[in-house]
Amino acid sequence: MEGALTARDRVGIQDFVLLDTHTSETAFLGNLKKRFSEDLIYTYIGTLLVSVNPYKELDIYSKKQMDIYMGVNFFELPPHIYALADNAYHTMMAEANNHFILISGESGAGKTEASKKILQYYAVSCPSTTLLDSVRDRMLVSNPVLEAFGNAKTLKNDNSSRFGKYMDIQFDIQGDAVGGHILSYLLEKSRVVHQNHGERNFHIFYQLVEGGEEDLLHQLGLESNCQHYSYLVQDECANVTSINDKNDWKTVRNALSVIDFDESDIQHLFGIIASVLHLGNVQFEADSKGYATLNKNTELRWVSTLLGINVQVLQEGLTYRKIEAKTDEVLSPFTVDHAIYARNALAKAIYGRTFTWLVNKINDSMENKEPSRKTVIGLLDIYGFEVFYVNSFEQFCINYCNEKLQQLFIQLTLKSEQEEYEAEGIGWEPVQFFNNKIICDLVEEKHRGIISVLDEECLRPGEATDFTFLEKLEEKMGSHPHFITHKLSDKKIRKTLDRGDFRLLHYAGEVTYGVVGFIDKNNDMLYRNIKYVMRQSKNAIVRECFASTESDSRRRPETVASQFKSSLLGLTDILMSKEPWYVRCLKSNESKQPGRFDDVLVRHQVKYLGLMEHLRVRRAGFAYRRRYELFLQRYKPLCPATWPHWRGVAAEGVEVLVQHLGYLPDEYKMGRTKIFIRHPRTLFATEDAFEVCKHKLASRIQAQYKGY
Ligand code: AOV
Ligand code: MG
Repeated sequence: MEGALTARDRVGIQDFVLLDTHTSETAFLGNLKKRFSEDLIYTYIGTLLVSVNPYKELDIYSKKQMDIYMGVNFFELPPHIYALADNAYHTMMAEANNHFILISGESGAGKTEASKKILQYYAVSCPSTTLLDSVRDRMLVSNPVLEAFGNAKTLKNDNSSRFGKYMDIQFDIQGDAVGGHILSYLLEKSRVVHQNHGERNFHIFYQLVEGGEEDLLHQLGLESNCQHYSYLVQDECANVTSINDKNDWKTVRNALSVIDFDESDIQHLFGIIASVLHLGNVQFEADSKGYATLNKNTELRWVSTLLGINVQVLQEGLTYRKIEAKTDEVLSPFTVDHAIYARNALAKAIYGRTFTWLVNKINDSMENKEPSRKTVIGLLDIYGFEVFYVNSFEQFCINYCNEKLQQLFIQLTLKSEQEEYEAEGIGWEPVQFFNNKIICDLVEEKHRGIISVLDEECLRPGEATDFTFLEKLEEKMGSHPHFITHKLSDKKIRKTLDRGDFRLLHYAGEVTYGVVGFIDKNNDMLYRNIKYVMRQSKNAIVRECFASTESDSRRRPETVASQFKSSLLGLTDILMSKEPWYVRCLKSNESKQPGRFDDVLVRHQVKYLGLMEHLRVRRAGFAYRRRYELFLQRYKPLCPATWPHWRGVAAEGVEVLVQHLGYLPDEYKMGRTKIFIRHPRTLFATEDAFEVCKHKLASRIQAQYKGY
């Protein structure tokens, strides 16, 4: 058969669970490295897929490859992301339940690429009708659009996801992919107005400026030169060899017409991108009293034209704040610094809200309107753990999110797995592991965690500063083993910390956060009068984005960190209600070099991702378990003693059944309520026998009916 194992495919061990003698970390790494040197980037730990980023195109993602993996038992072919996708799909179909694929790993490890490969697999391989083709096309092209608006070059990754993405792919009862729905998480909006050295703004800005047609740029008042825009040149790295903005522009432009965007949507959308660029170039000067004025306002005129807002009104919104006294409104003028702050806040708000609008629009276009029963496979691709030289509020949120996902992984695999063996009375030698719950609590605990302390400080405008926040943290977290600051540390460590830093010992390593900007970013304030100004916009998207009743509300909006915390809790609930599959992505080297395997870097990731512990649990444990009643119900036709009915206790029926099937004593264990099966291959053999039996039964039943 095409796709059968070749000698090269057999390099090393394909499934770590089968590593018979060497189970040390060194043997584990040796195996990964050996396979990596042959471009075999995938290896299993049971049904968990480990993927090592090759940083080069491999010829393993063709349609031919997809066909090879379609409907084939997991362990019969070399490990592949398609095998995992296929297995999740077939299990979903057989069991009629919901699944999710958790893709994790640090920044640049290959999560987004993996999630795209899985989506492509479903879009190309699942059964199809012409009617549904358009939904699939939309699902596929939603990727380049969201990446254009939500990804950017960072020091870690030239295409780094700056938002979290959870996508449900919906399948109908026949297994057709019939719809999709995306939930997005906290976009790193601050990037719109500021990028660190060596990084870029979101791709879409460069795509439009570099790739936009002459007419379009003319209409938008844009120069076809990134250097002209202060929001794009702070880091002097507009051009990156791995990125082709001109080509990407064409892809995005085409994609927008595939997803139901009409011409006016598209015009409005580009109008917004351009207006953000113009806003960035708006300069203020101080008048004789030191207040902000605009002398040359060509750029502001462009903003006014593109957003359809009167230029005077816009100017007033950017240079004054309206304070509502008892009966009156008072205009309070801004200083230059304050005006720049207000301008940047507006640019971030416009961009952030447009991104949310875009996700909603894509969701509308992928929505399946048939009320039929559906099951889903959820794909989670979120920003990976990251440590830069300078880390701020954004890294704090991103790394907290990664702690939560690690916690979920621990709960679902290491913890609940071992607890289940205990509860079911299966003899078990506990495997020790580091539980990062202590760090999650440090960040999120009610009234005591870092987020609560930050929120409290945000409630004291005028009094609180980033530094009083740090002092409060020191008071409350002082003795916590995962928290240190300059003041709290000993002489040796103190040298590595500034006075305005706090350091968290995350599951994946130490990160030092500078507190400057925490309060501001957590508040994410936009003055009420500028919101009113935006509501007058003739640009339909802007009007929609600012139309919510929130602009009228006098209640204090939830802070950014609190909102993020609640959305992650919501995400955990969504995931906990589904059957998990895992892809653990490893970064092969820091310099993005093809084929280079940095032992120290990979070893570190293997450690903190808990892969060795996972392997130990898997090796000693059982890949498959099912309640006696369900197991018997499915497989009872395979044994004369249980077919058509077993009248006794289900557990005894299962025992009779597996004896009949020839299960060896070491291959399974009988728990209190469930049967546990050690290797998937045992179950696959039973499944194969069941398939054959089902066909025989079906033809026998048909034959019986033929005489009537
Ligand atoms: P990430 O999603 O995990 O980082 P990506 O999926 O964007 O990382 O991968 C980073 C880069 O590595 C890609 O742009 C490719 O150049 C390369 N790469 C990854 N996987 C593969 C693969 N299977 N084959 C070939 N090249 C690959 V982040 O979004 O920054 O957390 O936040
Ligand atoms: Mg990514």
